[in-house]
Amino acid sequence: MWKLVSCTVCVFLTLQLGSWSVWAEADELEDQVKIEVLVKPEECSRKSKKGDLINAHYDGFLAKDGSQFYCSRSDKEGHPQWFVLGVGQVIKGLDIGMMDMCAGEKRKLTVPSALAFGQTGKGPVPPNATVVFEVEVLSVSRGPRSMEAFGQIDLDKDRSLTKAEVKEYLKLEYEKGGKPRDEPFYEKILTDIFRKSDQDRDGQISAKEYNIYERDEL
Ligand SMILES: *[C@@H]1O[C@H](CO)[C@@H](O)[C@H](O)[C@H]1NC(C)=O
Ligand SMILES: [Ca+2]
Ligand SMILES: [Ca+2]
Repeated sequence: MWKLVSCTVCVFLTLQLGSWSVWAEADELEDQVKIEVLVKPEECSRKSKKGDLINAHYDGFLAKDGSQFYCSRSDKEGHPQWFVLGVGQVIKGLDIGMMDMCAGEKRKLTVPSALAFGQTGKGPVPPNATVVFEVEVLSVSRGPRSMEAFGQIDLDKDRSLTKAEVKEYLKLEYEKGGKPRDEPFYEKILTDIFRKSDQDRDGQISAKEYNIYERDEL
């Protein structure tokens, strides 16, 4: 999630850019992200897709008055942010608006509150606020784990992995490799996997948990 609180430099800082009226007009879009490509590199070997690891800068503004509430260029000593695309590590509007981007591409994304910080808002972002992000993608690479594998393990397709599903997958993998194992072996691995990956301890590994916490067996 966005670490709004830690962005001390930019919070409440209002930029004088003169383009706010344009942004404010985008308020009409209630449930979709408005995407404007600002810079498109000529060379593009890989376009971002769900599950990819993205390295990007982003600046966040309120559409209403253009005040800036987030800037990754000055926060954390200006290091760009890393996140996995399309799995809920960032607000929905960015997961949607940053698909199919190339390294070097810049976009302006106008995101309605429903796909941003909602009816409650967050930190300096008031309730029901349309926000604008200026994003610059620096690199696009394969995510820490492939979402294809997640889909294979998730037998009932509820986007969450139970112990039974993971066990089934492990058995298949070991059998494929010609090395079936006994029950205690699988139980031990399962316990280990869930201890590391099931961060909220609800007995399931969500897509987000799966992507963040690496585990070689999966
Ligand atoms: C936000 O929008 C919802 C739905 O339109 C509305 O019920 C609510 O009162 C609004 N909240 C504020 C603070 O304007
Ligand atoms: Ca499942
Ligand atoms: Ca969990």
